[in-house]
Parts: sequence; structure tokens; C-alpha cells
Amino acid sequence: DLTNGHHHHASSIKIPSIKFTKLFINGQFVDSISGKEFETIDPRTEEVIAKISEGRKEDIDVAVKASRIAFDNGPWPRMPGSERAKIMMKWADIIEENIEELAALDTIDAGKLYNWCKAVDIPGVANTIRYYAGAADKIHGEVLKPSRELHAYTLMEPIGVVGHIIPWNFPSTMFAAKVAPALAAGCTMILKPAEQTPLSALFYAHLAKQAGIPDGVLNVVPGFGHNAGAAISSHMDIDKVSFTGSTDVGREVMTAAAKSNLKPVSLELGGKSPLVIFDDADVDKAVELALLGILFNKGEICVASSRVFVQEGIYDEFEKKLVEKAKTWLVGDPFDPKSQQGPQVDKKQFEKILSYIEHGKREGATLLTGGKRVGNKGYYIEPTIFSNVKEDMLIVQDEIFGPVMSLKKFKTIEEGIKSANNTKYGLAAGIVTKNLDIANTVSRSIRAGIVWINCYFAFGNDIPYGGYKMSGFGRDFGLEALHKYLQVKSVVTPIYNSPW
Ligand code: TXE
Repeated sequence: DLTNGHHHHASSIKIPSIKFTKLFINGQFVDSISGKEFETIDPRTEEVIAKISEGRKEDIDVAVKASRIAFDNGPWPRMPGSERAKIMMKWADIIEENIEELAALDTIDAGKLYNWCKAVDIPGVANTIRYYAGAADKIHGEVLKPSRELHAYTLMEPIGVVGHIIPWNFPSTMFAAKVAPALAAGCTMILKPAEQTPLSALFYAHLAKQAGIPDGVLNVVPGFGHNAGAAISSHMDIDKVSFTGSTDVGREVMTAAAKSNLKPVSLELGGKSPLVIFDDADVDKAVELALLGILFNKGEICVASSRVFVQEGIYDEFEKKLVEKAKTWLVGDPFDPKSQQGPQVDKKQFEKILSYIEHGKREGATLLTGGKRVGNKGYYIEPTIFSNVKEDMLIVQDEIFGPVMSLKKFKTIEEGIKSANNTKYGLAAGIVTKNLDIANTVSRSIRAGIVWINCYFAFGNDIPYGGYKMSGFGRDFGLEALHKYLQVKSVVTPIYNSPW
């Protein structure tokens, strides 16, 4: 019985049988050395989907060895960029042939909307791979001529063996965002998917082998953060770590990198992004953006617009329309095409969100709508909106990572900017106004890695994405991300008897 939430399951999508449950190391699916397994749970039903081999420190060691050999002696870093591009393009094509199965894997593993995964997340993986494939033969240094006496040039070399640690909210998008630029750069790598969502990453690994990515270049090792994850960040033979996850773990990853071999890290961490709506805004449009901003992917997105600030002239109308619309939002089985919101990823997140909601009530915020679990099976939560919040409340300061919005009124532009910046995070921000002067001033005044004007969640392969402040550093996507996986070598040689 898949019925849940406000309406009934009405789809006929076939849930695929799970083909890949082992570690993918050196081009083979293998059991973990300990023989241990862990369960991955379907958040719609709270039931076990499959048992997955649990990678631990000793398995990471094996994967790093394979990756090291592939980097030091293998063809991948040495072949022309155009050859890497050709293989990556083939991989993207094969991924496209498997869109429905991959979409279903992310839906059962993470509770994501099936139609969205099918239309956006999985095709997006193929396109991200193509974007970076297109860059693989355009990596070059510069010729320098500091003087008549010296000739110098720079080489852009792949950084080496990379460790990627990714979260569960966008299992496919995160996989592509990390792996594609690193492959294009000529690196070899170990990726650890989140323990909640290992299924699609293993499938991508299988398809990578089909496409001709050489053994050892891409290893996927599922496992837990404190063990397999920590083994990556503290490894002496990994040359770079790229991490997306919580701010607390980001700090641990950076500490482990510092204490081991000083490998560079890039961190994409939590957020508490503001959406600032000005008096001149089209209220209906603003309501739509605000709701989508917090409810998309059930609020499990690090750029969620969890703090909404509305100027006083339109505040009352905005609040009324927002609540009306939130009440019509359909929470239910993510395979049902009518559902707008599926279940939270797991019990831990579900309980965390509900406890923040209780905390918000105790702190004295006004609960305008929502606040409860939906149904009695699966991790579904009602769209929840608090008003009359004070900016020092926990629900306004902490990343809740669920469908919970804080709404606040402001008077002047300066006040709006100040509120927007009143956070330790700086991942994203949104502005809704038709006034060019306000848009220009506010976008330059907010300290965040991306600012959306009259839109939200506008992403692109060529748009760099990452944090200011405690949201981390380094960028995913864009050519910025390619450069995370390259390092510059300067080569200098004397010139004798230069005529110029
Ligand atoms: O994250 P973790 P969790 C935020 C969000 C969420 C909270 C907790 O607020 O509610 O974090 O989620 C691996 N060394 N975000 O606990 O633990 C882990 O196995 C190395 C925002 O799931 O940070 C997983 O692969 N790795 C975020 C990855 O880190 C470790 C997305 C992320 O898990 C590790 C996810 C360790 N010691 C959560 N401990 C975003 N920026 O989008 C864990 N991991």
C-alpha cells in the first residue's frame, strides 16, 4: 500500500529491482573486506530497500591504491583531453538511455519526486558530464615572458587522486557536479555517496565502465561518514577532498585534511538563505517563488529560502495568499505525478525537523500553517510557516533542512539588507523587485555566493555555485569547478642571446 498524505497513489511506475549493492573498486563490484552491510531505507514506507556493502577504512585504502595506480601509470591523465571527452560523452549518452531507472532509484532512496528526477536531475547529470567533457580539451596554461633573459610558461596539471564526499539530498546532481569536472581535469577518484542514498551512484559507476572509463579511475565506496568518510579526509595518499554536507562535518573534514597531508579541501555546506520581497513586487509571483523556495525537494536543499522578508506595504496581502497556497500543496507519494512534496529522506531528518517546529512554537513564533506529520507511515511533513519571528530565534538561525519557513516584515531597504545578512551562512539569496536600483544595490550588499533576482533556484552547468561565510568555500559547476581539480606548475628557462 503506497497511499500516503493528502491523496492517493495513482501511478503505474515500476520500481526497479536493485542491481548494484557492492563497492565499485578498480572496475569491479566487490564485497567489503569486513563483509559488513548496511540497510538503505525507503522513506515512503520506512522499509528496507536493499542491503549495501559497507565500505570502511580498509576498503578506502584499496580504492585509493587503485586510484593511485590509475593516476600515476594509467592512461586517463595521459590521454588527450579530446579522448577523455569522447568517453565522457558516451557515458552521458548511456546515462540518458537509463533515465527512468535512475530516476526511480533516487525516488525510492531519497523520497524525491519521480517526475522531477526524470525531467531534471538525471538528464542534468548527462548534461553536466557533457559540459565538462567539452572543457577537457581546452585546458591549458599561459606563456609568460617576464624578461629578455627568461622564458616561462604554466602547465595546468590534474591535482591527482580526489576524494568526493557527497550528501543525500541530490544524489545524482551532486555525483555529477563532483565527478564530471574531476574526470575532465584528468584526475582519478573515490566517491563516497551518503549512507542514505547509495543506489544511483553505484549505477552510474556501472555505466561508466560500459562507456570505457578505465578501471581505477572512478571508484564508488558507500559507507558511513565517521568511518569511510573520515578515512577519505584523513588519507595520506588522497590529493584533494571535495565535500558537500553539514557545516559541522565540513569543519571535521578540513581538520582531518590539515592533520594528515594538508590536502586542499573545498566545502559546500549549510545555508539559511534569505528571500527579500519589496513593496513593488507582483504579490502572486512572489508567493510562488517563496513557496517553491522552501518546499522544493521538501526543503532539503542547501539554498532553500528559509527566511522570507517582506516589505510592510504588501506584507498582509502576501501572508494571506501564502498561507492559502501552502494549504493546497500536495504532500504524498513521490511517484504520484500530482504530488508536489515527498517524504523527508530519513527518520533522523524527519525528527530533527519536527523538533525544530516544536522549538519554534515554544520560542513564541506564530504557526500560520502546517507543523505536523502527514499520515502515519513514511517521513512526510506538512508545509510549515512561522510568522512573528525574532531574528535570534533558533528556527531563524539554524538550518532546519525541511519544509519550514520563517516570515518577517521589514520597513526600509537598509533593514531588508541587514536582516538578509543576519546569519552565519552565505550560500544564496533571492530578491523580488522591479526596481533596478533596489535590485542592483541589494544584490551587491548581500554576502552570498549566488543572488537570484525575480527567480529562485535558477541553476546552470556554467553558473558557479558555492558559499560565503560558514557556507564553505570553493565552487561547484562552471569552469570554477574544473579549476578545483587542476594545479598550476610554472616552468622557467633562461634565454640566451634573445634578439628582442
Ligand atoms: O549531514 P552530514 P547529515 C545539513 C542539513 C542536515 C544536516 C545533517 O542541515 O539536516 O546537514 O545531515 C559524510 N568525515 N546538510 O547528518 O553528516 C556523510 O556520510 C567525513 C546540508 O546527513 O554532513 C555524508 O556522505 N565524512 C547539505 C556527508 O558527509 C563524513 C546536505 C554529508 O553528511 C563525516 C546534507 C566525517 N566525520 C546535509 N561524517 C548541503 N550542503 O546541501 C559524515 N560524513
